[in-house]
Amino acid sequence: MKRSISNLPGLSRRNFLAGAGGLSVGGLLGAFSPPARAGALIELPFANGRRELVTDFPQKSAMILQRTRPPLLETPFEVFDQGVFTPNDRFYVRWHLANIPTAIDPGDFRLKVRGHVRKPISLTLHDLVHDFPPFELAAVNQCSGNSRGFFSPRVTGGQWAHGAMGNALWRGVRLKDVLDRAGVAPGAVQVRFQGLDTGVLPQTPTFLKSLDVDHARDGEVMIAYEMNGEPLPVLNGFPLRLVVPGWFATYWVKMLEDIEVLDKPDDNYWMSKAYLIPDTPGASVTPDQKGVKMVPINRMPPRSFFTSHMDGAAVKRGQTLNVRGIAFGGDTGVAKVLVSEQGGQWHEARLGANHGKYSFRQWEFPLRLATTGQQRLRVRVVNAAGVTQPDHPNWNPSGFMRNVIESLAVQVS
Ligand SMILES: Nc1nc2c(c(=O)[nH]1)N[C@H]1C(S)=C(S)[C@@H](COP(=O)(O)O)O[C@H]1N2
Ligand SMILES: [Mo]
Repeated sequence: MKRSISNLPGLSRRNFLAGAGGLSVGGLLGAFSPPARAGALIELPFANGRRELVTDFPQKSAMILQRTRPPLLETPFEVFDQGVFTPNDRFYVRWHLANIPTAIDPGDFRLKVRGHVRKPISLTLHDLVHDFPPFELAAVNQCSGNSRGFFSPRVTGGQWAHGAMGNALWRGVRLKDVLDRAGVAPGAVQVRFQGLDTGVLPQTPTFLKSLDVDHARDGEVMIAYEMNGEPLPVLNGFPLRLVVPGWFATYWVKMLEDIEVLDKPDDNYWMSKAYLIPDTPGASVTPDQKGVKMVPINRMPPRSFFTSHMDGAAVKRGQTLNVRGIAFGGDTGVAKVLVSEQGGQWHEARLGANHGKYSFRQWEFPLRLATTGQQRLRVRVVNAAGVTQPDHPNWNPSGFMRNVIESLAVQVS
């Protein structure tokens, strides 16, 4: 049973854009109590990888249940073979705090800009849609902990396979334009973002993330009100979310309602204690390494995946296997994608349509398999800055930033 999905007309584009009052998404989120389920199970490819496949979260169809409250839902990997844009109803979900508003009235909603500005402002959704030039951009949203379940030795945190990422066409306004409306005052250092979600316990730190002022005003960081041509799903941040192209999703604050310009660096918990990575190549350390300088996680490194086949695919020797997948350059575009047989040379794959440098890009290659036995095909991407993935996995205690070269096990007979 889908939870209160019938309330969805309140989210229609027409009503949303009109900013009409009295439209509520009340009840959509309910309490996330898991109702009786059909019990479909999915096996993620690491130890303790059994998960439920659920369809009862609002505006979501089949998703891998990682946690119920606050919700962590993973995109089943086959979705990435169906196109470069991840459908909204299959887009992964990650929240830190359990109090997520169950009713947001698009007519009452206000986005505030305050702090170290010339004139604090408060904008309605109608203002954002009508008073600012629209801006559109395709970009990959990826959790810092995507693929954490593959870490060895294992680390704590959400045990995601590769489905804590998604690509969407985001539409909204440039953050720069909104900041300029308020007027960033001289001496501003960072800009801090807050959503509507709160913790259950008073001592839980509010989820706050900050960007340097120059980054915030780079003309690409945006406030999105649409995702793939629709209002954002509630679980992906309705009615507004920050989009920080090329950067890990922790900065992409959902249900964004408060923007504070700061005249000193933000030292709140989520910037100074959480989401730190070792300041080493690939954010990699050894499990016993001590005294490493830590810095806030930031840009994404490049990644590429096979999507056309699953591990264990059976192939006849001499047969041509049409392999296909997706790649992204991280903080810049895809220059090329390379595919190889085990121990073989790298072949340059054919790339699909270019949706911009922050988007997934499809690739394909007809691979002739010459040797029999079990073998691992490999795929890697070279981004526009010449960066590619490492041969060996990185490791850090938070399980962040995995981007080792991925492989596909095939059985050639
Ligand atoms: N308000 C709010 N925004 C948030 C978070 C959160 O807990 N609260 N989590 C961040 C993290 S860590 C991730 S990975 C992304 C997930 O985005 P999604 O749920 O739309 O996929 O949201 C980011 N924005
Ligand atoms: Mo995340």
